[in-house]
Amino acid sequence: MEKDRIVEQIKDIVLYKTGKTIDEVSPQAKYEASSIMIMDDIKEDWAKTTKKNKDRRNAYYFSAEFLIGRSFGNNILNYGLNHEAEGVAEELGISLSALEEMEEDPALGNGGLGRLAACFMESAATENLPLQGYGVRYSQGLFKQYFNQGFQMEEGDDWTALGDPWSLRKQAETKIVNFKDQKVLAVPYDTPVIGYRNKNINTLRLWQAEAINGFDFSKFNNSLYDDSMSTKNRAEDITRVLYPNDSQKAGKILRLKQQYFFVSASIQDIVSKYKQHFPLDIKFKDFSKYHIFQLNDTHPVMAIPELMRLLLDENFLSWEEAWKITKKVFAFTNHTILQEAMEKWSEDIVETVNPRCFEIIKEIDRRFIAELKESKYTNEKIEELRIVSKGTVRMANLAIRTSIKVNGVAELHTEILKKDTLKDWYELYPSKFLNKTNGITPRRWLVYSNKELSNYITELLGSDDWILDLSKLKELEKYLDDETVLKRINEIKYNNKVRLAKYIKENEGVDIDPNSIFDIQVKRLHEYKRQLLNALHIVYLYNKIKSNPEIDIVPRTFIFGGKAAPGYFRAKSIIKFINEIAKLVNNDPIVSKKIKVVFVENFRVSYGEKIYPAADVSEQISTAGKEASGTGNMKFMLNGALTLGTYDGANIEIFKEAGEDSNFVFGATVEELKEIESTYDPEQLYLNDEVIKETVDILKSDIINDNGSYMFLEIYNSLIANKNEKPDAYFVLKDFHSYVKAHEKIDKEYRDSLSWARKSLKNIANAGKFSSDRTIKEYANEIWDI
Ligand code: 26Y
Repeated sequence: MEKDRIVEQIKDIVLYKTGKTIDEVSPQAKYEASSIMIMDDIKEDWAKTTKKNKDRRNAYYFSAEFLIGRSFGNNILNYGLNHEAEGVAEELGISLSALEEMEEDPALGNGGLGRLAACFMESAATENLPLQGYGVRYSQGLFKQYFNQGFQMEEGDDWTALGDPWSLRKQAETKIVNFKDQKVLAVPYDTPVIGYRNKNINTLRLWQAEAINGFDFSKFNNSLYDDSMSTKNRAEDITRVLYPNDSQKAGKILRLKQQYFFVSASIQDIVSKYKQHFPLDIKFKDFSKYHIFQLNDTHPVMAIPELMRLLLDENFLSWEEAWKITKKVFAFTNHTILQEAMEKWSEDIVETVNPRCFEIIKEIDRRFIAELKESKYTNEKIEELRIVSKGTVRMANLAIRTSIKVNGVAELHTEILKKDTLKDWYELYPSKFLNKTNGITPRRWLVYSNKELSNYITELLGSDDWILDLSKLKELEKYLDDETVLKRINEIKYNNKVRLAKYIKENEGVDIDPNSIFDIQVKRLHEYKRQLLNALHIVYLYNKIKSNPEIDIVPRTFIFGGKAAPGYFRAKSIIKFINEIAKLVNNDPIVSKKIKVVFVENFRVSYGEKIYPAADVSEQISTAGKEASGTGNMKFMLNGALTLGTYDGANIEIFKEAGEDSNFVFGATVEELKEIESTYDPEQLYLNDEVIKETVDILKSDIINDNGSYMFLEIYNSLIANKNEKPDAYFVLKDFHSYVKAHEKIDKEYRDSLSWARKSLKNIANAGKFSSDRTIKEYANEIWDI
């Protein structure tokens, strides 16, 4: 029997690894052996896929982040071992979920952009598309977040401390990366990306920096112990953390080194494999037939000069020959219109990292300008488009100049790029621009994390075909008026809420009531995402309940999760503010009967898997025009939450698919904001509006306490009396009343549980568009031609 074979194999691995029998070892050892067993099981299929892909055109996803989440449960599902899994675990003397909880969640990304990369990898494998991922194996990932007196604290995340059974170190394929002042090894670690039930397994290759000769014997011998290891430490620093703090010059250099490190290793790897496979093509005439590189934002853009460098200096092509190839093999995705996230490096930093690449960038720029001058471009326009200007290198410009295609990540976002942010580029290269609305993988975000709903959908549709064709969910609409179905939808939601409540009790120590509305905002902390608006609404409710304890409102639990960048003071202040509100609300005997507030610690992929299925309301409340797409919004929708959102990013497409009447739309549109931008005066609004004043004034009162950090005064000033920058730049006060109204509508509509369930089902049934299978097929057909 399959089950017995698996159990025997795991016991064998346990014995080999520990010298003990299964009943003598820890849960961790059982988890590790089970994972190794899976890696062993898939090895032939993995090798077969790799071999098959060698002769095909491949796409390469270059990304500084791959937020892959835990592998164990997802691999069991995708490889089709899930029917045996419970039984196997039982034979090992442990539950399946306990095994799953042994796995560290690799934090190799921040948020949306990194999770998108992971969804794309899974969808490509599922769709039999040859897509390989290339990135960085950070030894400490992002960071672990915890709270101390409500303040965010950070600590290193040593995610491989207990090993990493999901990757294979490929020592023999090590590369050397050259910087101006240092030479390091790039050692590849390969992780399988398993397609859903198709035996197709692509590869995610992450590079780790190591020293070439890390130990100085004579220094050690002279008792200079620290010095004897400094070469090793300086090499390993390159892949230690994600986005090293770049407020100082040394940090900026480290960041660019990290970027150059992984793209240089990747391009070397791919070029050397090409030469092995096609030894006769010394002029690389067919290179562009076999390769297309997707640049995930500007972080991997140094791949462009690096490919030029390899073709010119190591393979002796002429500039014209090398450029012709380079111009055919890159495509670029933009994920943001926020200026501060558009990478620009000062010339001396680029020069310090790799002088030859800097020279090449300047030459690309020089020739580009000559071309523009010939086409009679004005100096003013040329200045906008230049790659190197005023002492800085603009990475987005380099990417757009070189790429065959440039895409935004939602319809609105792409329109803003074309009309505004990248207007001059769009005029120059209109046919380069296109939209690719983001998506999420339904395997991880529904089949794996919401088994009860997933099974019920299969039961209703009479087949599980929808897992590979999410547009089939549309057929669920025939049950919109079926009371039995609607009741069951509510029951499943309730069960998921009970599960989450239990988890939150265990991990955060807070009691929450599964009968209350679960109103959830989980995402990175950023002013534009407006967690502050959510917080101020809670203060408004608090005041209302205080002045009228008998008030009739449906009990509500507000759940927050997300990390602030360690150097982003105001975002950290907002976390502290929410934690103080939570304390105030949860400790008030009357208020806490109606509302509760929880900020969960260390939100990450595996926490998300428990949260999305349990949400009634999905908070997607960014300032219109600022959220490029959002993908959390899609995870909530697919799991039957109703969206409370602005006309922003992919929200607009969600409303269009599921209908505005199944969701709660509020706030000013991009056009409206543009119109009032120059005259907007939040201080007047505050002074003339009792409700807003009373709400905002909590920041200056002593009912909440920022422990002398002045964080709350700083938030207050940012809204009302900002001297150095525009006050309320994200229009929190502007949208406040509209937001309050939308919440009142939620309160009213939730009371009719069947009609709420109908809206929930309407959302699920119309989530098909947001499968990353759809997105990845569009990339494959319209950008990559694979
Ligand atoms: C280098 C630096 C400052 C930087 C680091 C990380 C800049 C940007 C980022 C990450 C950006 C990001 O995650 N963007 C998100 O991408 C998602 C996937 O396209 C979008 O859904 C989401 O709206 C966008 O904020």
